[in-house]
Amino acid sequence: TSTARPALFARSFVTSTDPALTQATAVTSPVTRRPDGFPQKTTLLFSIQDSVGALDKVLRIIGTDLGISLTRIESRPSKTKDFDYDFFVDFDAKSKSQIDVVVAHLSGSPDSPAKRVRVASEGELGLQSAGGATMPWFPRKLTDLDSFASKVLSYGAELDSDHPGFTDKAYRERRKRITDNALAYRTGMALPNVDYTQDEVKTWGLVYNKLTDMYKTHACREHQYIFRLLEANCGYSPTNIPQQRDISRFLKECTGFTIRPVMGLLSSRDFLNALAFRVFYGTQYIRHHSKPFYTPEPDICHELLGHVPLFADPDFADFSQEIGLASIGASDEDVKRLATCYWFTVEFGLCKEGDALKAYGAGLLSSTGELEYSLSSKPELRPFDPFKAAVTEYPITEYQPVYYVAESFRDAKEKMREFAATLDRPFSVRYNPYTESIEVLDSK
Ligand code: HBI
Ligand code: NLE
Ligand code: FE
Repeated sequence: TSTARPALFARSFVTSTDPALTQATAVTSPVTRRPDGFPQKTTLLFSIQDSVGALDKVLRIIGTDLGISLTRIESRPSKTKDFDYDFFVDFDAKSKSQIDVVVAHLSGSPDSPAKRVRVASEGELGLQSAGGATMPWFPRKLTDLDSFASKVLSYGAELDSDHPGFTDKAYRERRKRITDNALAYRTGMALPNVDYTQDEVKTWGLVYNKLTDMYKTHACREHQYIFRLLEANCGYSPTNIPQQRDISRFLKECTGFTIRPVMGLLSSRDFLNALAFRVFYGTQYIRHHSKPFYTPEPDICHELLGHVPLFADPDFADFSQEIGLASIGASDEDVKRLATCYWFTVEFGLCKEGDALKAYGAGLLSSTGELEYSLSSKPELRPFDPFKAAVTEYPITEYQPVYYVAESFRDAKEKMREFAATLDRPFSVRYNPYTESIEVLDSK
């Protein structure tokens, strides 16, 4: 859909026209939507008192009586005292009135055992329905993230014409081979290793040496500390590009974060939703050798040198998940606000360290050019306040004119939590690490 694509990336990244990739996209979005947003992927939530044939009755109403074909059904023991089961069922709703009819049949008819019928839809408008408030679709368990694999806004293999690698055929083919791994990856599989070429390692080494020199004076304490652990445990060195498999294992032990491969940029909603699961999507290709010190896109230098060290820090991991949880089922406007907060913190944040200023944003810690500039007297600095940061405009293909300065990760987390509490969402969510799933709690 057009609204799922954040305007911030519209200028510099294009959607693929490669038929193989377009076909892959069709797997997750087989329907053409009308301007009113329908057909619309819709999730119904209801509870059933456990008894023989109860679910059968509900499914008969949906299938036989109303002729609706379900695309998913999932059950979970309910939190109520009377041993109910909660059910989640998905279908492609043809119209808002069709949703209303289903809800009315399930909650209103005498032979329906369904209780507490509610609606969640992947709607753009946050439609109200007879059963109560609706919410945008969101992943409920780890494997739901698999549906993002082909939903990238820009493909690693398809480069925009102003990208330095645009005219480099070998570079494009190489990226295509690497991103094919990401397209095929599913939860539970071994993370794909990439056999990097000598030239790729050379670019990496160039960036690595220059950055690690600067970290001593420019990077925050937490980044410097963990960087040494990565050198000791995950093969970080100027002559070796570390593999996601080793990094993910390390992060899991530190904070429960894991990394998984991605073809390119995801929508803000999908990318942030994954953070709620402590999952980080990382690209595996490297920037073009002609521009090693600044690129607007994420690449292996950005993910591994910029992001990974901080995801191993407990406070920072909490902070990131906080943004992720706030994005679950949030309105498009709120997702945009959260993505902007993410931009000014996780990507381009500065923080205080005594009297000194240091960088903790991954976009700074992966670009020698911008790292130098961000701590010079040129940019404007403002104290981090999510209410203000959330509505600040920013460029995406050049150095930032404004940076926000956090007191500490912990302080930033508290502020983010206060901000998230003001967002308009008729329910709250919690991540259950045992089941690796999102639990929806009652209306606030
Ligand atoms: N997708 N793969 C990927 N990596 C990112 O860092 C990323 C993204 N999509 C959106 C995004 N970052 C942010 O700029 C925010 O919109 C969340
Ligand atoms: N500008 C960063 C770099 O050159 O490493 C990448 C930023 C990705 C959001
Ligand atoms: Fe990033």
